[in-house]
Amino acid sequence: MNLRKNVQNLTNEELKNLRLAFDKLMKISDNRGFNYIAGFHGVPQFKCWHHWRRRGEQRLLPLFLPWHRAYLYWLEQHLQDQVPEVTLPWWDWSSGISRIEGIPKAFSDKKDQSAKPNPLYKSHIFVPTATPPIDEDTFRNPGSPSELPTKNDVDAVIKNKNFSDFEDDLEEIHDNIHGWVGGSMGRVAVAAFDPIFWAHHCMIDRVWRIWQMDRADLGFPHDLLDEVLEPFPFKVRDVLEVKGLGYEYASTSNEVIVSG
Ligand SMILES: [Cu+2]
Repeated sequence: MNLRKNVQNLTNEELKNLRLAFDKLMKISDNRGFNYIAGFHGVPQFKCWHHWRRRGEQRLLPLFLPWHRAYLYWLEQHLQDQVPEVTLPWWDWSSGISRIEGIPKAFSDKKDQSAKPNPLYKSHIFVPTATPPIDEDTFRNPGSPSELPTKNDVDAVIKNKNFSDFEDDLEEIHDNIHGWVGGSMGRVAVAAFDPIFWAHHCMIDRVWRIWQMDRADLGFPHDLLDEVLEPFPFKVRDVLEVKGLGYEYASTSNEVIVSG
């Protein structure tokens, strides 16, 4: 079972491995590499579901959470192809430390532990097929840390009984974080190229996991279980249980976790 951890709780060794895995993935230019996978979300493929919508699809469906769960899993598998023990960490933007330092140092430091460029700080977007073609680094323009959501905001979202209400409210907080980080993260077309996207969405996925815990049927609308989460070879039913995907969150409580 792969254990996903709070980024603040990674050991030096775990952070080193995470950075190594991203660095290696960023150097692969075919469909096993970071640039290609980041391109599923916005440019050039635009496969993501947001606010019940996806490009080229007429129906409105609440697939934001399952699609992004499949997406995280896909990237994590590819990171593990590079460094087997790596798992995606989550960025708890509602934690006390985030509301002081903003983006976690693991992602905001320009250099890694050995003074080399930190691959979690930015990536290079190379999409020659976009109009206009994109060949540039990701960047951020974060707001003030005190503007980040609080534990109470997250609690209020978790209290929703109905899946669509829960997803809508969580997606709204999610949108605010994209806007708060700013720069590339503020644009659906290129957000997934910023490495912080993955830690942000890992937190979103974790909040969904917390919401699912008290629900025997996992709370998803039954008529949508066979929707395919293209481009991934999964249906909604395949991604409802995180343990079925081989991972779990190190902490599944919305309490303040004391960490260094
Ligand atoms: Cu997002």
